[in-house]
Amino acid sequence: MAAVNHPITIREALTLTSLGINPQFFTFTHVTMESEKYICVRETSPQNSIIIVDMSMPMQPLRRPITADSALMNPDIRILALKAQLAGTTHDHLQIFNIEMKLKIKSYQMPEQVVFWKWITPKLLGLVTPTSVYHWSIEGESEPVKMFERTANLSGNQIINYHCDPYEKWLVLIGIAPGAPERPQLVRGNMQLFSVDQQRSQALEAHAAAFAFFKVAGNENPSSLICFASKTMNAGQIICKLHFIELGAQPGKPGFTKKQSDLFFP
Ligand code: HRS
Repeated sequence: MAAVNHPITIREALTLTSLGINPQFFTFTHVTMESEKYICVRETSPQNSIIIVDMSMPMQPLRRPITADSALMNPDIRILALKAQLAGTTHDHLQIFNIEMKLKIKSYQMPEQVVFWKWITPKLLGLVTPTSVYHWSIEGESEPVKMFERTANLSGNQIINYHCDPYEKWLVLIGIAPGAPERPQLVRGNMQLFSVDQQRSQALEAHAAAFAFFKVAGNENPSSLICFASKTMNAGQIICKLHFIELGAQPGKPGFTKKQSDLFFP
């Protein structure tokens, strides 16, 4: 049955247990999926190992011994990023490997702990520390470059996501924090939007965000938009909304009129 009216269709792509992976490791700290291409599972017993599933040949998983506490397959190519805490310190050791040749491509010792990381493009890792956000290119000899400092609304938050727009001009960090004492079940979502050109941050309340382009009538250049989902309290009521706002309007060109719509969480 074609689900033509459904925005999302779900199908089972693979059963990880059929590859002999213990379901006790089907958790956020043990499984990473940076793209549709690879699934990475880190087992920590009976011994530390990593299983890399190439979804174009899911029945030939690659299994390797590992000491890292986090592993991220590159979204496109057979390159693996590994993170391990340096013994007796709060510093993180980051290494990027070519898994085919077992070749170390790059290595860096972060002076701080990396609390969240993600491939933000096929060539760029986003690294989030308790205070700052860095970008680390897999090309050349470069070290991670500090992009911005985290705003106060995200201090002490658990970072759950980080994105950049396709031009790497707009960056967005998402964190969650415990609900207010009077409403502990409503997890707070906090967002930091950063403009690379303006070197300026904006703090907003949101649980999820995405960048998009949109063609506005009468403007040949696509408008750059941020879309974010918010779930907030107002006069004792839970309000859920999806917002669309243009980033950096184009002078002399018709702009995108900001929009919002209600979100229904059953
Ligand atoms: C490790 C070394 C540095 C950090 C390891 C290296 C490469 C692969 C798997 C494991 N060794 N690999 O001790 O885990 O699949 O390319 S973690 S490791 Br950071």
